[in-house]
Amino acid sequence: MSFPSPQRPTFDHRPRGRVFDHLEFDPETLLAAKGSTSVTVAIPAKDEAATVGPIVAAIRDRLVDRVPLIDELLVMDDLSNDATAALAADAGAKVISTADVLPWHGAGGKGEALWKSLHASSGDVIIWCDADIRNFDTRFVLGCLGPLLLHRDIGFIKGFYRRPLNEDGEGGGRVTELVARPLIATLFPRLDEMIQPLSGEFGGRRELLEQVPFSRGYAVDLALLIDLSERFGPEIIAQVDLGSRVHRNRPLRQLGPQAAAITAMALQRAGFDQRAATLTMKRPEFGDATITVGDLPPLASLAGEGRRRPAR
Ligand SMILES: Nc1nc2c(ncn2[C@@H]2O[C@H](COP(=O)(O)OP(=O)(O)O)[C@@H](O)[C@H]2O)c(=O)[nH]1
Ligand SMILES: [Mg+2]
Repeated sequence: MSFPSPQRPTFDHRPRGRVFDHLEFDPETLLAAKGSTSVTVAIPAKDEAATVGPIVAAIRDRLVDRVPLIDELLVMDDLSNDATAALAADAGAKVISTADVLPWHGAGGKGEALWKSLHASSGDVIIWCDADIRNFDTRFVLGCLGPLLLHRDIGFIKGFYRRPLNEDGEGGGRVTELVARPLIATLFPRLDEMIQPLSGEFGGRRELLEQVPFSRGYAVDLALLIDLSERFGPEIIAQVDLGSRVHRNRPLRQLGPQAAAITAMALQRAGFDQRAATLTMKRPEFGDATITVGDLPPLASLAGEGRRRPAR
């Protein structure tokens, strides 16, 4: 299968705020700018045997072996039922199982994987990248890393991209268009210039990230934008154009639970009294879905617990 070339998307709209392009950054320039700043790349992965190997191998080859830009390359595996862990390790990642990191805070879920990867890593700067990207190229990492290494006042960088049309003529991004953007417009207009508020390619400074909670499950991406902008001001968030991105497209029945997690988080952040740890959506067609909601505490608040590795 061939994918469109990774050239810059054609957006008529130039958003407010600081916007970069991955084409501005190359490994050598970033290495020169890096100084003593250490960098972690963390990849959350659950059953991603089809794509995780080439993603890790590309980062390892181009950004660790050829140019020593990335100090730590982690895959946060969640008891995958396929060969994700072995393939990631073979390709050169340090593979950590979520079951081995702060297990008393629960296992499973994207938010949990990101939070645990922050805890289990040491970089001053951490870049996250999804493991299901089918047209992966190291621009996804370089684009997020560049602004953080070159601009001290940027605390968090969010990737955006164009989604090529699929066979149905749809560009994907159903949860973004039908849930995230409407919630942002109604409840968090300060984020209304975010081009891809749910993108999985983003990064930030540990000193900030350890001070905010991480929402469980699929609400984590939008929750970080809401919480970091609230706590440190929207101006610490920049965006970077990563070209085009192709990932696994999930069927509608799997998107409902994602949408529910995001809705519950957004309403809770907006003041709705949402205390239940789970919510169940009745679904006559697809089967009922129970979604775990709520937050993991800021890592900085864990004190002693935060630094202790769980007993094996
Ligand atoms: N470790 C771990 N990773 C997860 C979990 N859920 C999702 N991910 C990873 O998070 C990334 C984004 O998930 P995906 O399902 O593609 O989300 P979408 O792109 O928003 O539909 C992928 O790399 C997944 O493998 C989980 O429960 N545990
Ligand atoms: Mg995906």
